Amino acid sequence: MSLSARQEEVVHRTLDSFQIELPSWAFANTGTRFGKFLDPSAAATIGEKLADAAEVNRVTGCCPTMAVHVLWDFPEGAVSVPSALQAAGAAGIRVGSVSPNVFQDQEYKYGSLANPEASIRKKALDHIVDSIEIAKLTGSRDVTPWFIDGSNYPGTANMRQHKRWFQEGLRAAHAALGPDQRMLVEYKPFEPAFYHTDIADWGMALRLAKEAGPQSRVLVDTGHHYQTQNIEQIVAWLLDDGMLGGFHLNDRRYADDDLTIGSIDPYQVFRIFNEILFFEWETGTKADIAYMVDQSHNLKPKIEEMIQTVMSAQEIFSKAAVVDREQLVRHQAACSLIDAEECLKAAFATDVRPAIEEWRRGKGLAPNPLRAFREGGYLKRAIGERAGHAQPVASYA
Ligand code: PSV
Ligand code: MN
Repeated sequence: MSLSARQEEVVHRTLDSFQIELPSWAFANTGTRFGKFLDPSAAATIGEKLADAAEVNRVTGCCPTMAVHVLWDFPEGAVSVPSALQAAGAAGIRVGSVSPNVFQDQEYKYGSLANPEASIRKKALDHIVDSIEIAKLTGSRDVTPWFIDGSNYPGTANMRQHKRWFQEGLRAAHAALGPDQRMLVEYKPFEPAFYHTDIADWGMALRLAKEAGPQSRVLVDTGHHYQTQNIEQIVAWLLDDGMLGGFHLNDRRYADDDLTIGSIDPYQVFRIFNEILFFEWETGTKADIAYMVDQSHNLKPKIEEMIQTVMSAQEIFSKAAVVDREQLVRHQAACSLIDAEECLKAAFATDVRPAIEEWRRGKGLAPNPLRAFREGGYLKRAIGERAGHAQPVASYA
């Protein structure tokens, strides 16, 4: 199906306000628990990650910020910030959301904010507060903690006690936020904890976020659900409650696979975006959502995969934008099931790519970012400059 002039205009308007944040760790050598295959172009320093993110932004024009992980990107804490800001300025990109890391240090073997040892709970809280301070220095609004706390075997942890420690810890972290900052609480059902995880689902995250304070929201990582879970319904509920803070976008086939968005189930991504744009249409307001990518590129070339990710996200978002809303609500009200479903499917089947190419041309961008990247010579230069760099193998990113 091709686009009408009105639909084309809708796509252009929608893309104007659709910005995607790239994760620093997706440019580094990452792998699985079985090991890493090293990529000669992989970024090893925050400067290289910023340069890669800037290159993705150069060809896509919609990724002005890069998410950072404190331990991987600011190993000296706040001391690392000025040089990172300088590198960001030179690359023409901004530091985006800041993730504390309370899961990698040896102390966190038995948890962070819900560790039975008070001194470790304090260390975790101190690190989150330090991360909030780093975010103030980088001008970042969102702080995005994710927790491994839980247990691997029945009977080994007091789940109610853990819940209370989280209520306490997140409230204390919230108190450190600046007036314009937000804390986004991410959930995940399992891994690395395999029996129970303290913040296992959106209901727990929502409750903890609400109790932490008014600047807290929920972060939906699309890979953090059980198979067949209806993610778009979770999104619809969070939107209705004003509690959807952002996404970690990725796709999955089995568990938290961190694959390219839309590579396995593009219709699910479409249904999620559809709920957001339906909400915006119905309420006449723009949902305040941070669209962040959280993927692990262990086989595909990293920068190309990121460009492919951004192109896929734009394409699916644009498909959701061309849903005929008036028609859809009419069919819903009349319980015309087949017509309502067909209305949704018609938008999904629409080829929005020509309109997106037109939008790119209008912004002075090349119509095909992947081709522009390949022709630009960046990869060759990066490999040349990075050859012989010590590529960290042991850490995640
Ligand atoms: C955990 O699986 C997670 O989704 C969290 O967001 C972490 O910050 C990120 O992955 C690390 O890649
Ligand atoms: Mn995530």
